Amino acid sequence: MNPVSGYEVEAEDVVWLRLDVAVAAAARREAARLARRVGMPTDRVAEIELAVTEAATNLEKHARDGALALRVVTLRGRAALELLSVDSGPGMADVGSALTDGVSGSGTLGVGMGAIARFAGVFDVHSLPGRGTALLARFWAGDGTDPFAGTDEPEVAGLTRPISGEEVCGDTWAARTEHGPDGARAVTVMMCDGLGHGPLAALAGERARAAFRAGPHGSPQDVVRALHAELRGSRGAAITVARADFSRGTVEHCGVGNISAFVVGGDRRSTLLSLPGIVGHQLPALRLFRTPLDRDAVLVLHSDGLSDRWSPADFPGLFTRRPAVVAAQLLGQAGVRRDDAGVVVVRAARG
Ligand SMILES: [Mn+2]
Repeated sequence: MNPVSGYEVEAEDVVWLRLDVAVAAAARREAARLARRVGMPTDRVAEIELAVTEAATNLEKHARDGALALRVVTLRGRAALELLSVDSGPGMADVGSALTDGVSGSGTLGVGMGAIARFAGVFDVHSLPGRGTALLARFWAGDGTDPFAGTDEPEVAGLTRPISGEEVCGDTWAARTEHGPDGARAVTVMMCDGLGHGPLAALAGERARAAFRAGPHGSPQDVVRALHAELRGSRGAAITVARADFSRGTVEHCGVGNISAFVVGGDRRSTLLSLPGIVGHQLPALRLFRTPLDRDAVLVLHSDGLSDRWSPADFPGLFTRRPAVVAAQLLGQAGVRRDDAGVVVVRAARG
């Protein structure tokens, strides 16, 4: 069993705000509430309100359709308020100049993006001209700096969105980094789709998260077996657990039910197979699969709330961005509204 010396991270409550007349006011209010909840001082809350209002106003003015997601993330005991903005166009032809205030601002989503970037400890954006933009701004509590900058920690981020009309989501994810005996850093990640939707599906997801947190730090098969025991009597779930080891260059995974999983490298995508069954109800004979994983590759796991028919070539430049931006852009472009949706993305440290 590997001792855990890294960090754990899992799905948080996400406040989704759809684009409507009051989105800026609502976003500002929610951002302030969440920032105060993690103990940010008044002047920091004011900066965050300004940045979030700017992002929301951008959507109101320029986007065809879009949404903002606000949440608190906790990594290594430090909290941050995270803002994700997703829209379906028109996108920006030139992200670089949009970041410079006042240069290409007029009539594009780039207005004020420089201001958001200045206040955020972590900022990243990816835009597909004509199709849409995904933006990440993470505001750390404390001195505002990114505790992961310059570390060799793999980076993990996920995003969930409930089916239209529901408050809670049956799709969920969790991850933890591990430090093996040889010093290799690996990250074990779980994507879980609680069957159906609504409170019972969300309950199955919660139990899966708790079991993942408490469960064995062994191979993905052991983890799936433990999740199966914990989910007995629940709705049941489709679950894939994958262990990505960038120093060894492999990902090992075990999946049961309909979770899509891919290793994306350049314009290529390898599919990680899943076995038929329902975790909590009917477990097949589990198998462990091994797939090569380059340092530059990205691991993507998502539920059937996203169409699996996307291709890396349709997303030029996306898979070099931060995992949260990859997750948001995939959800925005491939997500369906008739089901809960969830996606989690892992990449190696970028130094
Ligand atoms: Mn589903």
